[in-house]
Amino acid sequence: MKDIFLKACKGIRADYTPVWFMRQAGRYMPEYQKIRQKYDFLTMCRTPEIAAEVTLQPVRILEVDAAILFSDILIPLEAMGIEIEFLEEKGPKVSPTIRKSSDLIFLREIELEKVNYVFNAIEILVKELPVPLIGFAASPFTLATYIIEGGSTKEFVNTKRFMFSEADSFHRLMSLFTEATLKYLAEQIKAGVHVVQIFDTWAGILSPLDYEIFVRPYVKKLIEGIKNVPVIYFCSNTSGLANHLKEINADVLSIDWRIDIKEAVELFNAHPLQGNLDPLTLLGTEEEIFKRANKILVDGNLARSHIFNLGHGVNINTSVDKLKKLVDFVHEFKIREA
Ligand code: 1CP
Repeated sequence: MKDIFLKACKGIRADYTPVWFMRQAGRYMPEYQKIRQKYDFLTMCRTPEIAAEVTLQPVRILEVDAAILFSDILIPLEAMGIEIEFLEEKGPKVSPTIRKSSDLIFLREIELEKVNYVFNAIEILVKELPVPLIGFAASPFTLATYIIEGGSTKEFVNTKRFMFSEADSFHRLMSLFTEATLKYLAEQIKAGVHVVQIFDTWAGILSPLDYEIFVRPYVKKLIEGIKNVPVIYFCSNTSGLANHLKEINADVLSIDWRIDIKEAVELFNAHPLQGNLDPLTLLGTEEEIFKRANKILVDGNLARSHIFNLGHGVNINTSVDKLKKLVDFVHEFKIREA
């Protein structure tokens, strides 16, 4: 197995920068669309052979240095007594919602056998993949926003109402999700994932103080409880959270494009970094894409190790051809001695 990505996760540089993309499997890819026309998204997640095939597509087509399991951050809710649906236009729908302390009774202890299909997909993949496999889960906070809001949101009104009016119960919810996620990830690791990424997509909606109170202790406990594999922590809009991110002990910090990677290298004392091209750069010309990618590669080289990625998921309007050219561009950039 090609291990350049795994080495970078451990802070070891190789002679080129490894690259993969968040949401590298998905609707921008005709090969994905072909399968997606036959099955709905949840059926794809719940069928190990399909999930494995879709995970492999970007590895074959783009020749990225890592695969990420095809699944979703909301899947473990199915094993906690919560119903999830994915509506064509509106995105995820979660029910029942948990918005006050008395709603906590809806959340059951995680029953891993209910999501055995996740671990079965991993078992298929580790036999077939030429590159390492990334397992993942949401952070307790990001997962909580979906169960509190009932789906996607822009304002997070219910989340913040719960947090600021029943803080003790909110902490209880964070604790329950931390315990469940630890079990879920331990099972993914047992099934064979080589690296784990924690998605904290929405942590950046909080003030630094509230991140410190409501998020940091649980992310820290989660990351410290993950054994035997490197952990990547992704969150966006985090410039204001830098001091807190230093303390969470992730092997790699995944940053978005709102922070200059050179500044991130300084802020995080050359800690291994992943990122951070704006995904929508890919809608522009190759010249603009490569100019920005080059700067990220040059500055990323100042960190102990750097994994090239986008600052968030691949956009549905992205051209596969441009993404492939970006992979080649990253691979051809030679890391100079620091
Ligand atoms: O209709 C379709 O084909 C489904 C679209 C889709 C896909 C391809 C969804 C619905 N999820 C996924 C896959 C997915 N989601 C992966 C697979 C691996 C890969 O990266 O290739 C991963 C890691 C996720 C994680 C995920 N799901 C996150 C965290 C990362 C991020 O993008 O911030 C979040 C927030 C979700 C929730 C989600 N899943 C899907 C939708 C439409 C949403 C809502 C996003 C929102 O609230 O804005």
